[in-house]
Amino acid sequence: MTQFYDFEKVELKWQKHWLDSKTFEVVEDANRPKYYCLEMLPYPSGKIHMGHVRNYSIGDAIARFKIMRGFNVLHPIGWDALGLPAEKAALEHGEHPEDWTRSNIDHMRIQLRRLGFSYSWEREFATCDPDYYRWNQWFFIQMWKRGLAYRKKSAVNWCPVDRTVLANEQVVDGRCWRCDAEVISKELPQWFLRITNYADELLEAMNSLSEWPPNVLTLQKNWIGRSEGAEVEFALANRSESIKAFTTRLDTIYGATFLVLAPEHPLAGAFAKENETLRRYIDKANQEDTRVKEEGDKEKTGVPTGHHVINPFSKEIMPIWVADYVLMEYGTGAVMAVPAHDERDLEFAEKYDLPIRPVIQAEADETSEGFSNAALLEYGTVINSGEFTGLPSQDAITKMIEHGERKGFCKKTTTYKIRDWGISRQRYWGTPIPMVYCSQCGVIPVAEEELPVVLPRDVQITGKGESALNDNEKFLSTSCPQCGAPSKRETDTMDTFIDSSWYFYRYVDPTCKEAPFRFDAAKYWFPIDLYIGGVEHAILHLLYSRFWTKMMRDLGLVNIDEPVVNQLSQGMVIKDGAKMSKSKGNIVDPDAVVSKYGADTVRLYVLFEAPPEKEVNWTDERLEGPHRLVHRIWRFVDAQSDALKTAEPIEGGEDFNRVEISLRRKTHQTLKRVTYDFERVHLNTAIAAVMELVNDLYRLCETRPSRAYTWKVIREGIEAVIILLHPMAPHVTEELWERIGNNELLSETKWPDFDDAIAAETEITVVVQVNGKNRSKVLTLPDQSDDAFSEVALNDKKIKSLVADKDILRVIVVPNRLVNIVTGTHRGDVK
Ligand code: ANZ
Ligand code: ZN
Repeated sequence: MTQFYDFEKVELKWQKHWLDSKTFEVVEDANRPKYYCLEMLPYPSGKIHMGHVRNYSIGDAIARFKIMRGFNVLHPIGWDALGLPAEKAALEHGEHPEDWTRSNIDHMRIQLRRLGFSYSWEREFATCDPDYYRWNQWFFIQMWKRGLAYRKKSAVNWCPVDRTVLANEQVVDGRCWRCDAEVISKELPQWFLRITNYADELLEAMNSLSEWPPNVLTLQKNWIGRSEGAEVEFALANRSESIKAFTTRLDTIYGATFLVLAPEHPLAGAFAKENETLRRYIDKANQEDTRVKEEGDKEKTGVPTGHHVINPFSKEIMPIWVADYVLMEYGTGAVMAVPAHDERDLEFAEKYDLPIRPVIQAEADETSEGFSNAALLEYGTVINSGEFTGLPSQDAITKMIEHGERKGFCKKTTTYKIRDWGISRQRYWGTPIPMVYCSQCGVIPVAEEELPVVLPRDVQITGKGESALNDNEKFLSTSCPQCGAPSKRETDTMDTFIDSSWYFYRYVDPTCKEAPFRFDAAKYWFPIDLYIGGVEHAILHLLYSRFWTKMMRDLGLVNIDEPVVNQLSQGMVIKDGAKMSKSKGNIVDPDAVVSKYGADTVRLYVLFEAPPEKEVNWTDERLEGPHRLVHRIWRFVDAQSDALKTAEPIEGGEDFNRVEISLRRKTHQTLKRVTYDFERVHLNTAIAAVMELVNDLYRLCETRPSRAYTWKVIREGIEAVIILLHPMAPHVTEELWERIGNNELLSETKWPDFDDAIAAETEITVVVQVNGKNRSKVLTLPDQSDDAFSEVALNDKKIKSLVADKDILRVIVVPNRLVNIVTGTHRGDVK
């Protein structure tokens, strides 16, 4: 009688066992190779979603695989527990942000445990633990001491609904990423981290990130946006000032026909004092947020200032305009406009009827002189450009810079798109910025022994535009760390991207009291060997993490330059072609599928459905495949358990027959393929390979084998199935491993080596004839006995049916080539 597979009982049994026996707790061990497998930590929103299940199933498969491969594997988890949603929830349900967060964590921890992930739970922490965020504060002070943290007044993206400052990347198409409200611009004093100091290194070090996805690197590269060019100084006609403009195309300067200032440019403001139209234009432009302008798809507008500059190369007089397609934050906030060779300038020139003058001729095309309705953007040969005429663009740029530098109106420069990291948030539920404002001493950091500056519980969350800390007098008033005078604390809190920039270092030493972590612990575990998470974090989280590592290196806290060797951006789990979301009503609740199918099936499903980088389109019916696989291997072992238990291990020297050899070949081929697939994180094809081996095992057992040798190879085969599936479906395999008589925990069992010789595809094709006519071909091993060859031929399906009612008179064998079956008269019915 086969026994029904009670997945719930088995899964809970092993989850408890792994936890109780601390199977996945690790210590540094210099004698073993380490492997740091990390998945992005979840935000404790309340429930895990399918994206988490997928992310963590991939990570878990790799972590367990590496353990079985003999690595000392660090596989931790924690909670990204600070941030705005907790305050929103507090407003909606009247629950304290901390209580809301902690109870969400408790619930989600249960959910993660129910999936059987191999986490080192002893290292778990939440970023809202004062023991953690005190180090955010400590880092901040170290950076402040070194001039890497500074305060300045600056325009911020402001969401009028959430009443908070938004980072640029939290503004999507001019709207708040969270609530979709239109974002406006506002001036506030803000704290910044000088990530721009590291711009060049962040860019150059990408050459060493050979195992990162190219698209992630490209996104970061564009975000840093390094441009080499020149700064040209244009003197004003009839006034004493001058304007500097940054250009990457100095070779086009003879084609410049006007100059454009950003609305925020100081000189634009000065001109506006005597120009009403200009003033109104600037006021309106200042209300829009910075990102909208950069999107570039909206129609360009601008106004002339009535003032002029002199082109230092051609000595031509050209008008100055103010237009919002020029950004104050980039370059110098001023552009020399060359409509013949720049699309934005062309659009603007056509709209306002400004001159268009080509000064570049396309390399290959002699006829392209004169202007033909599109800007020629490429390098070419410089024309109509005085002494520089005839030079190729690149040479012209070099020569022009030399010339301009000699004359003192030009200098070679490099510009970056990346800005310093604005980290001030006017919010309660974040790390308090550890600074004090003293009327005597100014801005002073909290003494390091006083850290952490703990978030007080006693606050009223109102949702108004400033941190709720402003209303807590006890928090607010303090004494100056320097002179002792009564002072006020900073009430802004830190961007939560700070928490996630270094949490993975804390895992190596989560209870460290003297430092963020022990140097030696980081030295042992770092860099992270594999870091898995959603591609939405390709730019900021990963870039900030890289910056943080370099900053820590410069503080002497780590000895590496980059935190992550191999980054994997996993695809989304979608349903009905759309991202799962409450509003679309297409969310699949992990709890529901786990209780219906079990954790193993759900894990196999998300791994089998697509390669890790691709989307998974959730389809309920397709859970049946992995579900069947789990039950098939269960039934197989259950039905054959006696024979399997008594089967001896293979020792070598056995005289296996053809069928046995062929199963062994399949087993070793599968071991080889799946090992290779795991190394490349191609888990879907790994599962497919195991499924084939399971089919072969079933087929062989249908013949009711009686040879002891056959059972040896069946045992080898099913053990391979169990082991190979273990990283992906750990529960059922751990149970079956025990049932076939192993005492050792499968999670701690060594991954088997494959034997290349056994796996080698050595079969040959033998032609089968009936009465001299070619009728079929069979695959078999070379160099067998004549009897073995005829047996293979006669067992071929086609041949069987052809000779079914014939007498076989003779079988002629030409070894390794041909079998000819000679048939005779009709076989009589003999009773
Ligand atoms: C003249 C010119 C001629 C330009 C030409 C381009 C092509 P990247 O490569 O992205 O760095 N620019 C400079 N500062 C700007 C600002 N604050 N806002 C908007 N645009 C600005 O772009 C550099 C080019 O962008 C610069 O080179 C400048 O236009 C423009 F045929 O100068 B160019
Ligand atoms: Zn003071």
